[in-house]
Amino acid sequence: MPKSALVTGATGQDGSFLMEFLLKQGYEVWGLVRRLSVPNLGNIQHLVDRVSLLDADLIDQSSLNAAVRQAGPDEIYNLAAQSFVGTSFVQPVLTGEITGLGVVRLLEAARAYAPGARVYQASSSEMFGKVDREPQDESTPFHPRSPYGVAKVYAFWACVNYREAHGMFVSNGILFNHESERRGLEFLTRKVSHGVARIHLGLAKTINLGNLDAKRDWGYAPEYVDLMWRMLQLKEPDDIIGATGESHSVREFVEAAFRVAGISDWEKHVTIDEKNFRPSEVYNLRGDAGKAKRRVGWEAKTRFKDLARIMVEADIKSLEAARKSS
Ligand code: NAP
Ligand code: G4F
Repeated sequence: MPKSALVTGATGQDGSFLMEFLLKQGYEVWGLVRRLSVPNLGNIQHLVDRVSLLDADLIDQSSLNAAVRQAGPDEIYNLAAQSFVGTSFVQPVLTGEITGLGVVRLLEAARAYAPGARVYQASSSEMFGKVDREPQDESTPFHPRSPYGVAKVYAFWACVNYREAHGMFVSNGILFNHESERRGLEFLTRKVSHGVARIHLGLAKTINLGNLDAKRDWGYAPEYVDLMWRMLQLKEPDDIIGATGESHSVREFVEAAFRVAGISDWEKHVTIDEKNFRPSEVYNLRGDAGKAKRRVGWEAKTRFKDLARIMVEADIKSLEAARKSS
């Protein structure tokens, strides 16, 4: 019998890469999607004939119960979230409902209908927030700086508690930023790669940004779904960081992206607007992924400059294709 996996957040960046990965491993894959007025299957259009999609929402307990019961999965990957930090300041209650309490709803559904399933929770380096050391590892204290980070900390400890109280196999992957050509357009790297591609093709003149001094540990998303899977193959559940170990500023990413398009005077194409700044910022994230290497043999491979190149080239290609077909 092939193993089966239920992936929440199936339409998102990570959900799409993870479902591809699990199909290659021979899994029966169930993807959880929420009802929207206009379907949002862009990232998984190429997979819809090979996975089973279930309608459910992290806000709605009965839909989660039904989805878990129907799939009867060996593994559950909880990737669904209100995942944009900026929006969490504007919609803190909704973010808490989905990104925090939604995880408990899913754990309850698993406890009732698939108690033997192994659960992966998409925890985040955003939990470290205002850091007191660099690099951050699994022993670094949490000091979240956004409603999103606060919700992820709640979810992290809920997972630890279900492990300790109910003996369930629940693991937190504490992942640092990972990006790709499938990233939502509001996130910094994709906003920049898409903006640079538009400027390169003469479709725009500028990109409007915020804090250029914040630093992030940016990796390439397809590599990080391999870590998620490896974590659920361990004998015991554990909490493990995924990161590249390198940190770069937003300014460096912007420079690198413009360089891919052959534009050196990038400052002329960037405007700064107060609306893109956060009320409280996470200034510096750099992860130590030593435990991931020791425990599951995982290491990030794609380096910072290659990430910028992959993303800008992909956006140029897709904008050119759209222009030709219109
Ligand atoms: P993403 O592209 O924003 O995907 C989020 C997914 O969650 C989407 O499929 C979205 O569905 C779904 N979702 C949102 N609200 C929902 C609800 N109420 N019920 C059910 N589904 C809902 O995020 P990602 O980058 O793939 O990240 C995956 C997970 O890892 C998230 O939990 C994120 O917080 C976490 N994480 C990400 C990073 C990173 O750098 N990417 C780092 C650390 C942790 P729609 O398509 O319908 O909106
Ligand atoms: O791309 P971002 O919006 O990602 P952020 O806030 O680091 O969060 C992402 O990574 C987390 C892991 O650490 C995930 F948990 C979370 O779900 C998400 O995937 O912003 C990156 C940095 C920030 O410091 C932000 O202030 O870029 C800075 N920035 C500067 N100008 C901007 C902009 N960010 C965005 N989105 N848009 C700007 O115009």
